[in-house]
Amino acid sequence: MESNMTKEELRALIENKLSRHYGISIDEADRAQMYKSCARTILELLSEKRTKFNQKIKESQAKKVYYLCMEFLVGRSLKNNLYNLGLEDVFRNVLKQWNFDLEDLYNEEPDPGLGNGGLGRLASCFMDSLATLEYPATGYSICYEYGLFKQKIVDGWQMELPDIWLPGGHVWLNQRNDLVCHVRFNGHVEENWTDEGLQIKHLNYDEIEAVPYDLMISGLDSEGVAILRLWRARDLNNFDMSSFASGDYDRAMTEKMNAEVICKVLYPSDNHFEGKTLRLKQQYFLVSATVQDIIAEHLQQYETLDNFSEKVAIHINDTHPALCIPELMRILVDDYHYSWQRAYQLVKKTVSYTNHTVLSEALEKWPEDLIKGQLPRIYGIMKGLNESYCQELWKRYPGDWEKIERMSIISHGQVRMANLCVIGSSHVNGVSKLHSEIIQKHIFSDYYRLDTKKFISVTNGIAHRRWLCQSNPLLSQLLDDCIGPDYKKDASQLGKFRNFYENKEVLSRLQAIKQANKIRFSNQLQQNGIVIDPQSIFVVQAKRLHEYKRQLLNVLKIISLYLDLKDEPNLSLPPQTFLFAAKAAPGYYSAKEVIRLIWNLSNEIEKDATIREKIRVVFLENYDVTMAEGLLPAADVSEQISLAGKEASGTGNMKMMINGALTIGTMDGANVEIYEAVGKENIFIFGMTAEEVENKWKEGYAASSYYHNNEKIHRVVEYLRHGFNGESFESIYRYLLVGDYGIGDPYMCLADFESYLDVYKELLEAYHAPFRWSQKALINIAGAERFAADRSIQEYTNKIWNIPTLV
Ligand code: CRA
Repeated sequence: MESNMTKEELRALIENKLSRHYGISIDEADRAQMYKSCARTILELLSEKRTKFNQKIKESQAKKVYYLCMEFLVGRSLKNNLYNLGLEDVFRNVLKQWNFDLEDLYNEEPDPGLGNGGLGRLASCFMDSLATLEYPATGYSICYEYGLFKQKIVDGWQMELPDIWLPGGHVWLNQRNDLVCHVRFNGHVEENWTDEGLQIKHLNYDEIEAVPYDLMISGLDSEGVAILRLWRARDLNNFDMSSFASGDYDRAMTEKMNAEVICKVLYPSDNHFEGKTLRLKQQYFLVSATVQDIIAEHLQQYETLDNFSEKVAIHINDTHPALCIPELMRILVDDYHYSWQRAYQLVKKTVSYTNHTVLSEALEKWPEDLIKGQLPRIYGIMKGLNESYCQELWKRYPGDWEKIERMSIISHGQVRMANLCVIGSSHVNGVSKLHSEIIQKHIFSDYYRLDTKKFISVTNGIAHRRWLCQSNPLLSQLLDDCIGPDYKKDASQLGKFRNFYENKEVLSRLQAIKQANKIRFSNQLQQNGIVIDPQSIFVVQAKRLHEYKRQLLNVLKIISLYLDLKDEPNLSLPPQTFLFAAKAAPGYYSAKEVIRLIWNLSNEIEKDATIREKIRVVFLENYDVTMAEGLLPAADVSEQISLAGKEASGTGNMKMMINGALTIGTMDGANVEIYEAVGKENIFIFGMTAEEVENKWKEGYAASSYYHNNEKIHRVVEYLRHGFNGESFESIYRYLLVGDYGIGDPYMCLADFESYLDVYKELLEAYHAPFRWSQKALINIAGAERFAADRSIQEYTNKIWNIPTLV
C-alpha cells in the first residue's frame, strides 16, 4: 500500500505548484498555500491514474455505473486521498522538514456539506468502494454554492449560518468546459402529425447551461479512480445587453441571477419532502444534465444507443433523481427516434432505484400543474407512461379501479415519484433486511405482488477505510498486528479478530486505544472551551435531529438519572458524559425544541457541583463529517433508539460499532443485523419490535396512561412541565401528552421508556467489568465485517447492476 514516491520527487512536485500558482518558494508559503499545493500535487497524480484507468475500461468495454443523488456528503479529500494513495508518510516527512504539520494542513480544508446526513454520506461511502473495487463509476450531483448550514447554538436556540465551502474546497474541482450541456425549463409543447409521424416540439423554453465540476476519489491500493461530477448552473445567454447599455445594470443582472439560483443552496431537510418549485428545478437540472452526459459518453464509445442498457447502469438514490426516467425517455424518443415501447424497455433495463425511507412526510408528491408548467415535455411523457401502465394493469386486474389508482403515477392532481421509480426501474431495494420487508409489505405491496423478483434488499455499509483506518489509526494498528493488513481491502477479514477474544494483552490494548481516542476528542473540545472528563463513559447520540430518532427519549432517561441523583446524591453511578450532536432542519420546530431542551438540561446539571461529576450533558455544535471522524472513535456507547420500523437502516450505528462502541438500541433498521452479527450478549436491545409497534397503534396508543400509571415517567414528565433553568418546556410536555392532532407522543417514547431505562441500567453494570466490556467491544469490531460499503457494492453489482465481480 505504501507508494514508492521519494521525498525528492514529492518536494519537486510541491515546489512546482507553489511557483506556478503563487510565484513563491517554500519559505514564503503560508498554510493555505501549502494545503492547496499539496492538493494540486495529488490531483496531478490522480489525473494520471485516472487516464490509465479510463484506458483500461475503454478497452474492456466494461459496463459503467452512474450513481445519481441530490446529496454527496464527501468529507474532506486531502487525508482520504493521501491515505488511499499510500502517500501519507512521505507527505508528512517532507512537510515536517519545511516546518509544516500535516494535521494542520488537513484542518485548512473545509468540510463540504453537500448533503444532510445518512443518504449523502452513504453515496460518498459507495464512491470510495467503487473506486477501490475498480468499477468504472461516476457519481452525479449538484455543486451547491452553500452546503448544509453551519449550526450555532445561542442560548439554546439553533441558528443557521451559511456554509461557504468553495473558497477552500474549489481546489479539488476540475471545471469541464468541454462537457457543458443545456437544460430547458418552461415553455410549451406542440404536437404535429406529419408524414414521418408525430413530431413533438418544445417551444419558448428557458435554457440554462449546466457546467460540470469533477472531483476525483481514489481507491485504496487499486487502479480505480471514481469521479463525482457536480453540476453548476450558468446563464450566459440571458444577460440583457440592451438594459446594460442603457445603464440599467440591476435589470441586466436579474435574469442571470434567477437561473444561477438553481444551485445556490442545498435543501436542509432530511427525510422530509419540501414541495418547492426551486427544488423541482434542482432535480430536473441534475437529471437532465446527467442523462445527456451519460448518453454523450456512451455514443462516443459505441456510436449507438441500441446497447445502452448492456453498458450502462443508472442508479437513482431515493426518488429525488426520479425524473431521469422520463428524461431518458424524452431523449430516446424525441432526439434519437426510438419507438415509445423500445425506449421504455431500454429505460426499465437501465435504471434501478433504492428506497431510503418509509416516513410518509418524506414521500415526494409533486402537484401535477407545477410539473406541467415547469417541465411541459416531461409532464407529457409521464402522462404517457401513466396511461400505458394503467392499461397494462387494467388487463391484469380488470375492474379493480382502487388498486389501479393506488399504483398509478398520476392521481388526484399529484405525481407520485416513488411509483414512477418502481414502474421505471429494473430493481427496487431497501437498505436493511427489516426495511426491505416493510417496503414489500406496506408501501410497495401492490407492486411486490405483481413482480416479486424486482424487490431485493441491500443492507447499507460504510467506507471502513475512512471510518476505521483513517479516523482510528491506533485501532487500525492493533488490527494490523493481530490479523494483518488485508482487512483494509477485504473487510470480511475483520472476523478473524474474534480469535483474540481471550487474549488479555489485546483486550487491554483495546481499552487503552479507546481511552486515547477519548482523550484526543476531549482535547479537541477543550480548544473550543468545552471541558469533559475522558475517564467518564462517553454515551453518544450523533445523527440528524428527528422525532422518530427519539433524542427526546435519551433526554428523558438523563432527566430520570438526574432526578435520582438529586434525591440521593451519593448514589453509586459511574461518571457518564452524554454527547449529543445533531442539526435540525431550520423549519422543524419540535426538533429545535429538543435542542433547546438538551442545551438547558446541560446548563442545569452544570450548576450542581456534585451531580456534574457523575453526569454531564454536552451538545456539540455543528456536527459534520470531520467532527464525526473525531467523535465516533471515542464513543463507548452508541445510542440507536429510533421507534422500530422507522429508521430505514442507519449507518452511524455501523461506524460506532466498528470503532468498538456497544450499541443500546431498538430492533430497527440495521440494528437488527448488528444484533445478529454480535449476539445478544454484546448489544443492549430494548423496546417494542416493529410488529409490536404496529399492533400498539391498532390497539390505540394513549401516552397519558403511561404518564398516569408509571411513577418514573410521571416524575420526568412533571419535571418538564414545570420547566427548569428559567425556561419553560410546556411545548414538549404537550407534545408528549396531547399532541398536535390529539395524538400525544407520536413516536412512543413513553411506551419504550421503562424498558430503555432497565436496559441502560444493565449497560452500566456491564461497564463495571472492563475486561468483559472489552471483549464485547472486540466482538463488535469483528462483527462489523459485514457492514463494509465494499460488501454493499458487491451486492449492487451482482444483484442489481449485473456487472461481473472484478476483484
Ligand atoms: N435519512 C434513512 O433515514 C439511512 C439513510 C441511508 C435515510 C437512514 O436510516 O441509513 O437514508 N433516508 O440509506 C433518507 O434519506 C430520503 O430518505 C436518511 O439518511
